[in-house]
Amino acid sequence: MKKLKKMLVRYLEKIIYMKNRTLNKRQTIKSINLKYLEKNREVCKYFFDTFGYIKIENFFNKKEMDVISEEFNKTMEEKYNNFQKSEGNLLYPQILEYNEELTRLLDLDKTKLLVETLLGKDSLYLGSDGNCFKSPTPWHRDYLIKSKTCKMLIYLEEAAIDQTALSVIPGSQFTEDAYSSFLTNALTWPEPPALGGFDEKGFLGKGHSPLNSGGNNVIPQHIIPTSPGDIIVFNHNLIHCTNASTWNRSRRLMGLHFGRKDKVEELKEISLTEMNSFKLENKYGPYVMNSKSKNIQSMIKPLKDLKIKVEGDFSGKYATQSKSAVEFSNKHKNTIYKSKINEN
Ligand SMILES: O=C(O)CCC(=O)C(=O)O
Repeated sequence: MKKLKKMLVRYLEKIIYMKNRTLNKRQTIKSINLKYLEKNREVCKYFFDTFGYIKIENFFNKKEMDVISEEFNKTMEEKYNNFQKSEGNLLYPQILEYNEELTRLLDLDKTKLLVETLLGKDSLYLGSDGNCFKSPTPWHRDYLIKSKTCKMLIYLEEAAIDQTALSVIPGSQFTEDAYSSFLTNALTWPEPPALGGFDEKGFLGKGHSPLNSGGNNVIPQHIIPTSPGDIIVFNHNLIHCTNASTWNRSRRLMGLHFGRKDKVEELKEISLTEMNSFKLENKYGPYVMNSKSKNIQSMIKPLKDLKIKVEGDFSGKYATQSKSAVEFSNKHKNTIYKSKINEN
């Protein structure tokens, strides 16, 4: 009897040990690629929900990246002559929607799987932008909103840890808690990006702007290096930047934005704000608007008819926020922004 009891205890100990081993394995995710996403959707969702971002390695293969890079260059070039040599940063709102090949990215099964995993079944496409950046980017959030949205960020060049890699502050996407509010007070957004980062209002000490070489070193941050093909998907509320080692080296990147259909009222509001800032008459560009794909049409339906009247063209330089963007963010911000703004 004693022997049997001992055997039973040993058996139970073994089961507990095996169970813990599986748990430990799960807790130390080293890298996530498409296969991992397909098999572990729940883990990926909770990773994104907890930290506010997720990096998927090799999401696009080499062939796909070659097409993306070529089409990106072609479309950018049509708008901004010699864009890689131009001074300063350039932004092309709706870039994907002005290119037939790039528009196909929205229709890939893996894009659908990813967005559904992170945001749920009824997702909404919010538009895109193409960028050629020369400077580092100060600490900011892309949006400051209540509903859950995400941006798929595709870097077209290598973004090494000590060069152009994106830095994030994990967990800062929960904009209404004390931690995130504290960080919000230290940001420049929605002020002109040129003003810098954490030094502006003296939180976390002065002089720690990502725009100054070495100036951002003491700020706690998680740096996410990427190679072409990798993507970073982050919650628009997440605080992020890139550091000063990047001055004058051009880096091309594209952002695809998604939200949830059941939050369309808030998304309508931020869409109008952006359309106003970028002087866009329609929410989407032609290839997306006229797409024959049922999936794409379903993803744009709630915002497809959004229209505004605009005067003039967007220059591609994004230095100041429009009045409506500032008003929108002030509605959500604890510290009201009062300094000089663009009257557009
Ligand atoms: O400067 C970068 O590479 C990061 C760009 C960025 O802040 C963004 O995509 O929101």
